[in-house]
Amino acid sequence: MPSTPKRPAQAQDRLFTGTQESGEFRFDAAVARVFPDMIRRSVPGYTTIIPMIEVITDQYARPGSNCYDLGCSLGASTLAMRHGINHRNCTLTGVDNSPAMIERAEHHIALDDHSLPVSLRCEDILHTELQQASVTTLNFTLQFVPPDRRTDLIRRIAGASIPGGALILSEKIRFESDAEQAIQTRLHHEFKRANGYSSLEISRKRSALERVLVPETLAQHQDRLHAAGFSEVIVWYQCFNFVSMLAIKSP
Ligand code: GEK
Repeated sequence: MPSTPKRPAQAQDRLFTGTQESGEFRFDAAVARVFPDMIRRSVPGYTTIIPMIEVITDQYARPGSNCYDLGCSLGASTLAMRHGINHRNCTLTGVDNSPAMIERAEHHIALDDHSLPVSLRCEDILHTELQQASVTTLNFTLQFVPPDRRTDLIRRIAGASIPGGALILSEKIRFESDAEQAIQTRLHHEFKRANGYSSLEISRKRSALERVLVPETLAQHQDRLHAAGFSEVIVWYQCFNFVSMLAIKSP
């Protein structure tokens, strides 16, 4: 009897187990190889947020509009958007500036059976041309954009959004209160420990990300979104120091 083909096991993230210094975190080939395992075990709520991106996209995608996934990595959020778009005359574009991510994303998208074409672009989202956008997703990407470039990017997204258009913005955040910051950070680290990361791996990854991932407060995000032209800004999800917001341009 022919045996059922097994799906290859997901490559496990062991990048920070070694003893030598790993330097600053980069989205290179080594990270891209283990990325699904890394993000699932590191970001509380990621496995809930991805399917909800499909639900939200279904509500806001409009016929004849464009949808964008900015910082798409391997395409998990792009595929969620693809399945939420129920209009054939929409476009969907995934953008990432890591060639290793885009190369793997192409395989992931090709294995998916949905018929809506996805165009993948390897470029800096700061240079991506945006227009007639009904749904734009920044799922844990803005936190990697230099802080002094974030306002311009959010303004451009708001400017390119159609009336009633949506931005899904997921971010690691920091807290005004030192006490809350300490509690939420501890809970996040406990989440990682429960997912099999050692204290050493957690602290080495934290140092590698120090200058690369710069979290802001929820108020900073909300103020920036309102100032850019989004009239409604709601937090639809939070788990510890990770939140996802939905910003809507007035209809
Ligand atoms: C997911 N959304 O699975 N231009 C383009 N890409 C960028 C830039 C930039 N300026 N800065 C960072 N990136 C995905 C997860 S991961 C989040 C997103 C994480 C890309 C970077 O190469 C990486 O692939 C992605 O943004 C962030 O839902 O690793 O925590």
